[in-house]
Parts: sequence; structure tokens; C-alpha cells
Amino acid sequence: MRLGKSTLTSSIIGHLRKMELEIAVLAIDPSSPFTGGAILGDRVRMQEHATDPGVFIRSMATRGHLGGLSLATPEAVRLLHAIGRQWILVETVGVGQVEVEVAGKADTTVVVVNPGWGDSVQANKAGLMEIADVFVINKADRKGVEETRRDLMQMLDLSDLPHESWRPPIVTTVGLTGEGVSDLWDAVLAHREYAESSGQLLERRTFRLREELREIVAQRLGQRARKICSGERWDELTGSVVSRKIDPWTAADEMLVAVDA
Ligand SMILES: Nc1nc2c(ncn2[C@@H]2O[C@H](COP(=O)(O)OP(=O)(O)O)[C@@H](O)[C@H]2O)c(=O)[nH]1
Ligand SMILES: [Mg+2]
Repeated sequence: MRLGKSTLTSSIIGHLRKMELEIAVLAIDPSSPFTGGAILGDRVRMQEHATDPGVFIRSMATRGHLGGLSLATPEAVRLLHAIGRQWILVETVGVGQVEVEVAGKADTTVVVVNPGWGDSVQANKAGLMEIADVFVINKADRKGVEETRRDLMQMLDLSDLPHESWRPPIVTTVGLTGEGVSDLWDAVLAHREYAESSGQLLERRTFRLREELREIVAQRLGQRARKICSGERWDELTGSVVSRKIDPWTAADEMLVAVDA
């Protein structure tokens, strides 16, 4: 959804560069994986920062292979951190649109909505409540900001916030002009402070690393499985399954017994 995320990101970059912070932006937008249109658009949008060595911008294209991103993203973040980038902004699409596994995995997650967001995201609202550390109503130059704020507050009141002691603040911005961006950044910093002192940051990082590790193990096991499923024994067992001497489950167990032994 064109919520103005890239435009807002560009304004945040401007804000951070004024403080001479070195930053990186990873744009993960699979909304047009085949044409690459969205990716080009993001580049153009962030062009004002393109020649600034203090800003590193990359689009991570998914080309339909969504699974790949969940390992590529943390790897890229680690690398950017290692070369000394002080802040790493990751722009993703919203909850309910494919890249859920990337969303909500940052130290601080900012959820962007627009005035009059209404019914279009109805089904996803609960998901948004779950991952948001900060809400931003972008395109606040449009009608309906107060209704949207009320709507969000009500949802926050009703929802079972997973982290009782942090209530996501609601900030309004105009990405195009940069209005409200410094408030937005203050909210991010406030969350960061909370996350550090409450132990949430450590908890999230531990959880993320566990998930990543699990996925690497699963990937390695997949590679191993492909290797195992070949050769003489494999042909033999496949033949037995085809001729219905044994069922596939039994055959699989026999393959694995051979491996475990
Ligand atoms: N009126 C208004 N339009 C905006 C604002 N921010 C972005 N836009 C426009 O919204 C459209 C989508 O912006 P973009 O940053 O590409 O959204 P993204 O898909 O969420 O990254 C573009 O036409 C922007 O010019 C804003 O604060 N106010
Ligand atoms: Mg974008």
C-alpha cells in the first residue's frame, strides 16, 4: 500500500543526517517483484540522499522468493552494523501483505497508517496492534486525522498489549514536507530507551537470533535431504513405492534409518 513509507523514510534520513548520524536503509518491497517498478520508485524518491556517503540505500528484491529474505535481511543488517552504521532503517510492506516475517522483527517497529484508513485494513488491525511500537499517521495534510487517531486509541484501549508497560504513541507526519518527523524520531528514541531498560530489546534480539538459527538449520537439513534422496538405495525404495510394495512413509523412514545409522 502506498502509505508514503518511502517518502517518510527519506524525511527521516534528512533528520538524522542533520545530526550527522551515519545510516543505512533497506527497502523491502515485493509489491512489484517482476517489474521492479516499486524498487526504482524508491530509488528515485531517495535520490536526494544518493550521493551522500553517510547514507547507504539498498533495495532488497524478493522476486517471488519470500523465504530468502528472512535470512538475507538479518545478514544485511549485521553487515551494516559491523561497518558502523548507527541506524538501520528497514522499510517493509504492511502486515497482511506477504512480508509478515520481516515486519515486527526490528528493535523498534513503526507502523504507518493514513487518515481514513478505515475498512481497508480492518482484518489486519489486530496484527498491526501486535507489532507496533510507534504509530504514525502519515499524510496528515489530508482529512480524517483526528478520526484515525481516535480509532487507533480505541483499538489500543481494547487490545491486549503484549508489553503492558509500553503503550505505542501516535504521531502525525507529512512525509512530503518533513512535518512531524522530529516528533516521530523522538518517539522512536523513547521506545528504544524503554526497550533497553526493560529488557525488551535483549529479549527481542534473543528471539530473533533463535528464529534465524532455526531457519538456517532447517535450510541445511533441506539441503541434506536433497542429497540423501538420490543414489541406489533411493532408486530401490522409490521403485518399491511405485510398485506399491511399501508406502511412502515407510520408505522415508527407511531412508532416514540409513542416514542415522
Ligand atoms: N498528501 C501527501 N502525500 C504523500 C505524503 N507522503 C507521501 N505522499 C505521496 O504518496 C504516494 C506514495 O508514496 P511512497 O513514499 O512511494 O509510499 P510507499 O509505497 O508507502 O513507500 C506518493 O505519490 C507520495 O508523493 C504526505 O505526507 N502527504
Ligand atoms: Mg516504498
